[in-house]
Amino acid sequence: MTPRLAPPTPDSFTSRLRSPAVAARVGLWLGISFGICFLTGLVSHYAQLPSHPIPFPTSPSWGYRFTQGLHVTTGIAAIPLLLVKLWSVLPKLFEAPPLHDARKLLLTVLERASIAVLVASAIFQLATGVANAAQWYPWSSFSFRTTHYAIAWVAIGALVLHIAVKLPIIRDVLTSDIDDTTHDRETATTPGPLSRRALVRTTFAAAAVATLATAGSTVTWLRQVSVLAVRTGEGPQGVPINKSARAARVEESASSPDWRLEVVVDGTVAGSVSYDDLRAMQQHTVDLPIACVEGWSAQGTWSGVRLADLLASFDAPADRDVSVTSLQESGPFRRTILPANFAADERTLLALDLSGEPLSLDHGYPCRLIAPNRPGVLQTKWVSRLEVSA
Ligand SMILES: Nc1nc2c(c(=O)[nH]1)N[C@H]1C(S)=C(S)[C@@H](COP(=O)(O)O)O[C@H]1N2
Ligand SMILES: [Mo]
Repeated sequence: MTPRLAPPTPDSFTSRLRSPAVAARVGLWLGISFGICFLTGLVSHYAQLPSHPIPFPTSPSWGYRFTQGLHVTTGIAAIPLLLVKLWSVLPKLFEAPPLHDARKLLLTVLERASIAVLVASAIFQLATGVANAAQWYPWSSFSFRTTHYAIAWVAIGALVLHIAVKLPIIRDVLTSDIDDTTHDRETATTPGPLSRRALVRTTFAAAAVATLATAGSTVTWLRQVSVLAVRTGEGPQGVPINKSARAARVEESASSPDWRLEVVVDGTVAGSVSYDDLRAMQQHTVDLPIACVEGWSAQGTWSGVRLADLLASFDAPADRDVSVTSLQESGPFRRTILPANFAADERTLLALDLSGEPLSLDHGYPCRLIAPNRPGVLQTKWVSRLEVSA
């Protein structure tokens, strides 16, 4: 006799751990993580838009560092939560659809479709997020930020729908004892290797470990335990380096004695300054973080020329967005737009020094932009041109 290879039915799953009581408890924290991840993601997306209908604030200077650290940390914490959540509801995948009742069938199909969208989009968000934080870009055909942003809306929409549909049972099981069996499947009676309470606690502990292991890329004193942190916080002048001068192909142009910073106002070259000219201007020192979208961040002490002072010396209007161009010849971050309120902020510098020494080539020598509350990706290095336009 050949064994029958039939798909499992919900009754094939007998562990009493796979229960709504476990699913709702883990799901609650998964929902909270996703909610925080979504909101902080919106902040990051907005901060990176080339123009802002409502100005993005320049204070607090550590704001983006905080929201983006939270974004990456809650995303990582969601991974063990999502795995256990999916495991706890797996039998549902094999429920036979109610074929004989058209209305019920339609509802079931709709509900399953929304769950499929939720699961797929959640996995997509976490997988692309982790790949991005690890600086691994296996995609070349789509832009990470726009795709991650679009799918975030899909995921959050499906999540809200899912919570709305399940609200009665969520409320019921969360207000009952975890070992209550009212909502269990009839066959879910085999005691597991651990209690429901222990499973939920272990899951939360796994999420906490994942959080600690990641948070060190933002929180200095956690660095020792942050085995998952992509950046260790080490780097020349105490700040990690994301893209090196070699990778950006600017080694030669950035170290050339002929380097000049050009200032363009309303499409006409207003003039240029040399490195020595910048050194001769009044210098200011600020403590500002580099807060990378990938989740790591580090505080630096930067000195250099106030951007507003430099622009004023060329009689450029002070209330305009400023386009900042790098020596880098290609790449998405060679040119960024600095909004008018950032350009006017007195903490915004064209930095020449980091930690009291001239910038290393990799940190953006001869000069780089450093502004408060700005995503690291927009803190342009190896600046060669500033354009103030109408
Ligand atoms: N021209 C240029 N500037 C750039 C980048 C780049 O690729 N090219 N990378 C940015 C990113 S993603 C970050 S996080 C910061 C990192 O600055 P650091 O390497 O000095 O720490 O630089 C930013 N400035
Ligand atoms: Mo970055």
